[in-house]
Amino acid sequence: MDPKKRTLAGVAATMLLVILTACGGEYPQSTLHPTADFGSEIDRLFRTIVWWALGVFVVVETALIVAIIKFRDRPGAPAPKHVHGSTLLEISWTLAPAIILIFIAVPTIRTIFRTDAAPPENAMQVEVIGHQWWWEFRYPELGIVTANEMRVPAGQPVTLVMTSDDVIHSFWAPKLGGKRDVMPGRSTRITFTPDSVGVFFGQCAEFCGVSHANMRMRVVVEDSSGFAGWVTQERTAPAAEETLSSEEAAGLAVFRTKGCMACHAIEGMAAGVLGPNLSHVGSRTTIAAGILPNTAEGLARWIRNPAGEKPGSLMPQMPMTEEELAALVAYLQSLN
Ligand code: HEC
Ligand SMILES: [Cu+2]
Repeated sequence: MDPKKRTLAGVAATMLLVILTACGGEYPQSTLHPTADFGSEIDRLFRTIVWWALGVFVVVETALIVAIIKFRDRPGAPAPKHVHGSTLLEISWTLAPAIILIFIAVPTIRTIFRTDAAPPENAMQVEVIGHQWWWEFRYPELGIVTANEMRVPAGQPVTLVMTSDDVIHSFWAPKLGGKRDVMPGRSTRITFTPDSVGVFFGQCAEFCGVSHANMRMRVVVEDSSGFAGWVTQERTAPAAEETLSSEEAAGLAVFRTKGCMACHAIEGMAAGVLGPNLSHVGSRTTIAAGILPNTAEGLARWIRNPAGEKPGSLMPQMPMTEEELAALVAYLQSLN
């Protein structure tokens, strides 16, 4: 094989490999494996459009290649006949795209209306509030407030009523479907019914400041008994002060004296609103919008230097001894 051809074959093989591997994989934020009706609707529309686009591609490229080969300049050959204006061609290449666009527009508009329909009667409402740079989830019907991890039962229609506390954010949990802006002073909505149990990743999809990329979330879809268990746990009041261990009680004292209460709520004792509600912080798997694991080590790193973990974080650094920090972490871990 001559070197030129070999290079060409190499490039073609590499490109094919790259294209094919791009389609595989179980990526946590892929839109290609939807797990809710909303996502499936969009996926179906996407596939419809891909087939039309593929058809157009094949027809256009075939015509192009035929023209290149058939009408190329050959030594000694006379110049090809010049044609100007063919009514049949003009009409057909105007009509064909118009018809294809209709076949794309009808399912698109239908999907827009279907995914924006009024929520069904039995939909569970979750209020989503975007904050720089974390998510607040409120369940008004259940009296639950949590952050960064939204739990919902599989098979249950859920309607998210979304607004922002500061700048414009965008709610996007790709496998469930969506992406919709979350705006201050306005309310937007996403309605979906998850069909599979699992943990689905999401994140803010509208640039909202320095830690935009750290504004992540998880949607935990459970079966109905798992969800009911979580609801019971979230609705249980935090343990009474007398039942805390001596280290936890020392941690509570640190919590009270270091100003944490100014921004955080803990049922029955603190009512701050600037930061996530900590009444059941122990029941979350991650903290600070998915950037640190919710472990003793993760909590300590976070409290020691919030802005070091998350640039621009609106939680200030509170000076305290390592001993006070350890007690504080023990107290926070008791809140589950
Ligand atoms: C000025 C307000 C403010 C004060 C004071 C404050 N925090 Fe925060 N805190 C926040 C904000 C805002 C966040 C969310 C940060 C983020 O994820 O970007 C946060 C996040 C947290 C989180 C993670 C919660 C989660 O679910 O992600 C913990 C735990 C926490 N704070 C504990 C404390 C403790 C303990 C203190 C006292 C030493 C304290 N905070 C003081 C504002 C504050
Ligand atoms: Cu955001």
